[in-house]
Amino acid sequence: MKKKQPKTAARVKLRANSSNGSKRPASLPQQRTFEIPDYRLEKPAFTVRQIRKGEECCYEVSGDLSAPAPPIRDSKYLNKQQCIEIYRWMVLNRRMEQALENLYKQGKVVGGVYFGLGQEACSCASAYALVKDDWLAPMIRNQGALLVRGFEPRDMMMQYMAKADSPTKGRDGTSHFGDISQRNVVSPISMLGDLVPVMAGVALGARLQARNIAVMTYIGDGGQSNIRLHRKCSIA
Ligand SMILES: Cc1ncc(C[n+]2csc(CCOP(=O)(O)OP(=O)(O)O)c2C)c(N)n1
Repeated sequence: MKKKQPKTAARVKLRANSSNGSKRPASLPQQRTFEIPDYRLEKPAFTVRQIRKGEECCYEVSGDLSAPAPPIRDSKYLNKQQCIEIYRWMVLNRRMEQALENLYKQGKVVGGVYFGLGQEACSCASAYALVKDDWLAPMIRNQGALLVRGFEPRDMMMQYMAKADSPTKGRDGTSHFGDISQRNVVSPISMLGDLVPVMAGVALGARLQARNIAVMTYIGDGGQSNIRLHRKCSIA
C-alpha cells in the first residue's frame, strides 16, 4: 500500500517545481512570491483573550508563562553580512535620534519630534527586505526605514529644523516627506492608517502596469484600533 505523505513533504515537492518556490505558469517569469518559512524556535504556549465587562475591556493571559527564553542562535533568514548591515542601520537610526533629541532640547526643532526608540529593528530590517522597485510608506516613527531607503540623517535633521535645504524646503517641520520620483517612498500621512489604502492604490497601479512589486507601510496598535482601518484593509 502507498504510504501517505505528510503535508509538509507535499508542500516541499510543490515548491521544487519552480525556481522561486511558487507554483505558477512559466509565462509569468517576473512573478515573486512572499512566503516566509517559519524558522522560529519560540512556539508560545499561552493564549491572550480580550474580555469585556460592561464598559471595561481587559486582556486575560492563560497558559504556560514559565517557559524558558529561547537560546540565542544564528538567523536562518539572513547571513552574517546581512545581519551586520541591518545592525549598522539600527545603530545609525539610534544615533540620529539621539542627536535629534539634543537639537530638540536646545530648542532648535520647530514643533514636535518623533522617535522610534526601541523600534529600530522593525524600521530598518523591514525596509532592508525590500528591493529597489518596491514602494515604502513609513510612519513618523520609522525614520530608520528612510535611512535604509537612501535618505541621510542630515535630511531628517534639516527637516525637523525646517531649514531651506530640507527635503520639503522648510515647508514642514516633521518627517512628513518622501520621494516618489527616485526612491519610491510615500510621505507619512498624519491620519493614522490612511497609508493603507494609498499603498493599496500603488500596488493596484503597479499590477495594471504588469509590474510585480511589493508595497509596505506601518501601523501601531493605536492606529489599528481605528474602526475605519478595517475598511481600508478591505480595499487593500
Ligand atoms: C485617524 C486618526 N485618529 C487619531 C489621531 C491622533 N493620534 C496621533 S498619534 C496617535 C496615537 C498613535 O498610537 P499608535 O498607533 O499605537 O502609535 P505610537 O505613536 O504609540 O507608536 C493618535 C491617536 C490621528 N493622527 N489619526
